[in-house]
Amino acid sequence: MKALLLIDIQNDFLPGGALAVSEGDQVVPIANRLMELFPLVVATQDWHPGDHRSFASQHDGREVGEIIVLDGLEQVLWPDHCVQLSQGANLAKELNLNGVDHVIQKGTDVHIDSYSGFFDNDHRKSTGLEQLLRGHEVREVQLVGLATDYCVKFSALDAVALGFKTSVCLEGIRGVELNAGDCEKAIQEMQSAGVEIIQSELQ
Ligand code: VGL
Ligand code: ZN
Repeated sequence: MKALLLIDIQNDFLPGGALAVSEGDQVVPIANRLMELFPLVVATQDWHPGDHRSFASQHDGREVGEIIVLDGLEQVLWPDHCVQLSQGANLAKELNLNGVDHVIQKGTDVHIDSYSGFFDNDHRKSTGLEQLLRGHEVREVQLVGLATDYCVKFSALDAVALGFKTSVCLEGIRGVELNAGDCEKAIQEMQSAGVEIIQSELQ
């Protein structure tokens, strides 16, 4: 069985959102079209408590984009985003929610970030996504969503490491690009790890 993973297609990552990804809205129609081709569709949702330690606002004198060490792990400091129950945390309203079978929330632990849809950044705890996929006998996953250089990348790397045949649809992803070249680098990294980068199955 094949599953489509919709990574963090949430208001805060769309233009106008708290952590807006350039052209982030353009992944929505791609996601909506791809959904029809997969028997199982799982959306991940970044779902932070209001005082999440990845927020620059929680560190005196620190600014968005700075990197700190948090519990021994490098952590980029982000603007407050995807706060639980906020409008910004909702899945994009243009996303066809009827086509989404399951939503997996992540980043809920105040102390640690979770870029991947599978595990927190230290691989301490599972989100339940792997178990969900295995329960449906999924062997293959395709990813689209946001952001190429963070949550899409780490989700795809975990998927391939867990043994899923993994592809990422290039038209269906956009990145933060904190530094120029980050998205290109992320794509190379995914490819080197065995993730198939595909143009699209839509044509
Ligand atoms: C993301 C930064 C912080 C993402 C989530 O969805 O790529 N990036 N939280
Ligand atoms: Zn986040």
